[in-house]
Order: sequence, then C-alpha cells, then structure tokens
Amino acid sequence: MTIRFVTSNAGKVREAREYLTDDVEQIQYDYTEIQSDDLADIAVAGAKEAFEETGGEDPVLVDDAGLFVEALGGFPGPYSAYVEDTVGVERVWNLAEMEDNRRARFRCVVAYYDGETAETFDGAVPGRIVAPRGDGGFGYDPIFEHEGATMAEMSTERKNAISHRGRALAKFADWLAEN
Ligand code: ITT
Repeated sequence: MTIRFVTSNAGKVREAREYLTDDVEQIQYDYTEIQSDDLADIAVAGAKEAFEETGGEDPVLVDDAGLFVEALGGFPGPYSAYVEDTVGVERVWNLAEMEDNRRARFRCVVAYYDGETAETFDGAVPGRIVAPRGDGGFGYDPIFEHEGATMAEMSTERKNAISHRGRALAKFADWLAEN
C-alpha cells in the first residue's frame, strides 16, 4: 500500500520512512490549517481535505506538531510553524532564556484518512529549552534538549526512538498492522 504523506516538510517524511514498511510518498498540497488549539482537529480536517483534493485513491497522512514551552503558557504551540517563519527558533530560545523554568514539550498528532476511516495517533516528549546546538533534524530541534542531547544532535533513528513523532508513528504502525 502507498500512503500519501501530505506535508511540505521533508524532515517529517524522512522520520516516517524509518517507521513504516509501506511506501510513503510525499505530496505537497497546502491544506487549510483550521484555527484551533487542538492539533487533532487541525490534522483530521487537513487529512480529509487533502484526500479529496489529491484524487481520493490512496490513504493520506497529515502530521500536525508543535513546541509547547511551559513558562510561556504553551507558546508557540499550534502556532509553531508561523512563529518559526516569522521570529525564528533563536528568538524562541531568547524568550525562554529569561525564564527559570525551561521545561517544554513537543507534541505531534498524525491523522490518517482513507475515505471512510479517520484515525488520529498522538505522541509527546518532555524536554527543556537550551541555547541552540547541533545541525541535524529540523525546526526547533537545536533548542530542544532531551536527556542531555538536543534533538539536532541525534541521528534520525535515535530521535525517532524518543520523539513525539516517533511515538505517534509507532502507534500508527501498530494500528495499520492490525487493520
Ligand atoms: P506541514 O504543515 O507542511 O506538514 P510544517 O513544518 O509547517 O509542515 P507543522 O504545521 O506541523 O509543520 O509545524 C510545526 C512546527 O513545529 C514547524 O515550525 C516545525 O518546524 C516544528 N516541528 C514539528 N516537528 C518538529 C520536530 O520533530 N522537531 C523540531 N521542530 C518540529
């Protein structure tokens, strides 16, 4: 089976390919990101729209993720992509740097839709915000430290083993194998 991963983010596709035995095809379709605090709502709406717009044959996967910084009330959260594009990762570090509490969490929801069934799978990972280190991964990885290493200092395999996306993809892979 081919799964169409609807995303503009090659890093997400690289991580999904390490997890899924099925073919993962990257589709660049800019689905409407509905305004919601709930990553699952955003991902399911996107998956349904993308499925219809891409011909409605192969099942689609949409991944909505975000970085939630505790001392900043969960900012940038569902607005993580917008914040990365506007102020940038370095300045999110500058904001967190002023706080005593540097705890943060990455969250990810993967939504699957095949025309009949819509399912979501979520994953989260705790960590702390640090000055940027490492050149692997993507997005906020250089400022997110988990057990002593930033995610940008990890191989894709190691990041997958502990990451929000890895956890969501593991649940998805189990569900796929059963169905
Ligand atoms: P698509 O919407 O096209 O899939 P995107 O990169 O815009 O790609 P999101 O809307 O899910 O993805 O945006 C989430 C933001 O969080 C974006 O700035 C990402 O770079 C970042 N992000 C998501 N997963 C991440 C990860 O595993 N490590 C670091 N940053 C991540």
